[in-house]
Amino acid sequence: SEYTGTVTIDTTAANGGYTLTDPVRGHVTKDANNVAASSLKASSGTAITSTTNVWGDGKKFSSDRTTAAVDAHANTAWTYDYYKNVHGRSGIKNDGKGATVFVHVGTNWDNAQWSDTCFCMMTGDGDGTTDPEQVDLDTMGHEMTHGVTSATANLRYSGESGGLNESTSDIFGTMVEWYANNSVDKGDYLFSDQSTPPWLRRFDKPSLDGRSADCWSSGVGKLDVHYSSGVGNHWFYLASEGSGTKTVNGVTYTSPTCNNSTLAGIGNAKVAKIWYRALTVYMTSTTTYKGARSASLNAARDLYGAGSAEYNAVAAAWSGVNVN
Ligand code: ASN
Ligand code: ZN
Repeated sequence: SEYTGTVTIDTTAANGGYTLTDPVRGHVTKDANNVAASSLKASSGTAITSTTNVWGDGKKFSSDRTTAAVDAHANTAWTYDYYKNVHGRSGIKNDGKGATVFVHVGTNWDNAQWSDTCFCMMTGDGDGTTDPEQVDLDTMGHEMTHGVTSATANLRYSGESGGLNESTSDIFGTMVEWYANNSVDKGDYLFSDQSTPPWLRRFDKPSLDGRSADCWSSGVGKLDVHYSSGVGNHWFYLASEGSGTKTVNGVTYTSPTCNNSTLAGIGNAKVAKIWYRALTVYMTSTTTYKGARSASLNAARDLYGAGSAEYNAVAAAWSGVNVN
């Protein structure tokens, strides 16, 4: 792979060789042959095959077109397994069906996206110079989470609900990275740190990207959804790790609160459990940050009890980002 060292992937024997159909989870990884995202259908592209069942050369910007496919295939499997084993969710729609995953979409397309229409994930090759293929773990987890959100709360992709939609993808994208526990692409609170170095967004102080919001304010819903997400991402960090300076897996984070409080975290596994229940049980298409506070407190009460340490940490972290 490009981003996770040597990995084992699940393939299928076909036509005397092998193809990237995952027989366990049902995902199919295909080459889009540089067709643009706007033109792709589930039936587009071509199967990726090997006669040896050994795939890829481990290089970024590889001339071997199967290399990005190794990452895409492995990371889609990790995403599926995270939802299945941690949240009991069987596939994006919870119907056990796998998705189609395209690599080599467009020309120098420095992005990736999920489409409900084709029930597919599309990944580009990066910008051709500094950003390589957009198939790293948190990116794949982020995009597939857009499918999970559509199938559950269906948070409308504008205003505060749009920021919550994006934040949900950043949160679970990052949790897929923690779940994979890979020694090369370690769990962190950075987003798209492998395919858009040094990172595209971060959770401890989202405004370090120059655009994201750290704190809720009445105008936050007017920001692009990839920046209004900062409030949710910052809440997730504070609830998980607490405020102040901390080094986790070799990365140092400094997270200030918006109300000068000092917070202790409860760990990201619990916060993610709470967020998943909030998303799938309590949030709706028009949930705002205030509504997300209530939804996550309801979820924390269900899982850990009203007045539990977890419940109180969730409340304090929302207050820490000015959502009261
Ligand atoms: N990669 C982007 C995202 O998932 C694509 C988009 O803007 N929807 O947020
Ligand atoms: Zn997104």
